[in-house]
Amino acid sequence: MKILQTGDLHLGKLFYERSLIPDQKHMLSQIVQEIKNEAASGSPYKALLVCGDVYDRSVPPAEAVELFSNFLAELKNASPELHIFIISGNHDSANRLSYAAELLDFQRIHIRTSFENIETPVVVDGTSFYLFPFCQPSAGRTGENEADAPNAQEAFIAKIASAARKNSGAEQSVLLAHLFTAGSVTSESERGVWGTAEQVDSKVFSEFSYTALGHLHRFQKAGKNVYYAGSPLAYSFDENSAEKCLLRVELEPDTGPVVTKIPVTPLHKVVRLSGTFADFYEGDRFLEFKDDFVEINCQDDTIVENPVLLLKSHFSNLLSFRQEKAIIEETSSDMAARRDFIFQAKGNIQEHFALFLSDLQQDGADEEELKLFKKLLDEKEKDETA
Ligand SMILES: [Mn+2]
Repeated sequence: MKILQTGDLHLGKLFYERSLIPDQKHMLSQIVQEIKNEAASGSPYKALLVCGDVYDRSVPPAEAVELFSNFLAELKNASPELHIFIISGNHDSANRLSYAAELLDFQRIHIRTSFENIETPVVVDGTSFYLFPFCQPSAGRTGENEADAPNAQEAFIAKIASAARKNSGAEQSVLLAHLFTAGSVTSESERGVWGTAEQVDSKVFSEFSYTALGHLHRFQKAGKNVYYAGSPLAYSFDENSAEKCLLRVELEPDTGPVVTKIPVTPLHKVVRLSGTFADFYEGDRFLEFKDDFVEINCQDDTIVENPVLLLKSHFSNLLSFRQEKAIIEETSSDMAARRDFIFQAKGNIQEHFALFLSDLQQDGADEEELKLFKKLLDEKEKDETA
């Protein structure tokens, strides 16, 4: 049996205030295309697994809901027989995601967002699919004997595994879950990593022929026959767009699952670039990234004023500009004295303004400007006392 794994779609996410709807639409169309291609080749996918974080927020923007609704319709068009399994992640509102779930079941769209009947699988051609939505690791804890309390997630999985063991009539079993497996690699775009208490030992998955995980955004193997597909798009600058993928999983009862990465091509790459301001402003060293989502790490020793304004015409999607090197150097010298001056409330507001002007202008504060500032200040005070 052939299945396709993804998750952490984060539909409706804003990336540095930028809507990603066009990027996400482009990405979802590649999933539909993959389903379509394999159906046309005569060896169709039996199921698509979406392992949590369908949406980025519990109340997603209308465009995101529309996007997901269209996606489901397109999948059904491409392959009417396809089963679609969906669990809620920590970013989803379980209640909202479960809208019309009972009805969608009839359409082979299986949405599970609660722990009710969690041991009951959906069986497709003899293979059992167990769905475990995101569960707060602290669920079920009383606060007493914290150390003795079992990890709620591991307890749930143990329950499911025991059901799977009893259900030995099934050819194979697949578990979908949204959680953090101990020893895995995180990235900046995941939210809610609270330390080791929430981590699950990958041994708990040994009962299943295959475990499809969501929550961590990098593709990775998290144990024997346990895989994170990762998010299909890069959602932070420490992720690499080039490594984004879906997973084609061929379940082979005798030899175990065969996992193949299907690359996803982003509409915009997400890239972190390092160089001097001149490299970006004058040179053509980074020209190939001019339309990508770019973060620039400026290596100059002195602070560049209004860099984003200057570079916007060169890099249309410049989202972040950092000049830590210059800031560290400034901070170590006269910035410390300035901070001291401001934070210890030394001087009055006119002296602060004079300092601000001398920061902006090479030849220091201008007498005329200081006079004008004083005049405005007096007027404001008069207004307030009137
Ligand atoms: Mn996620």
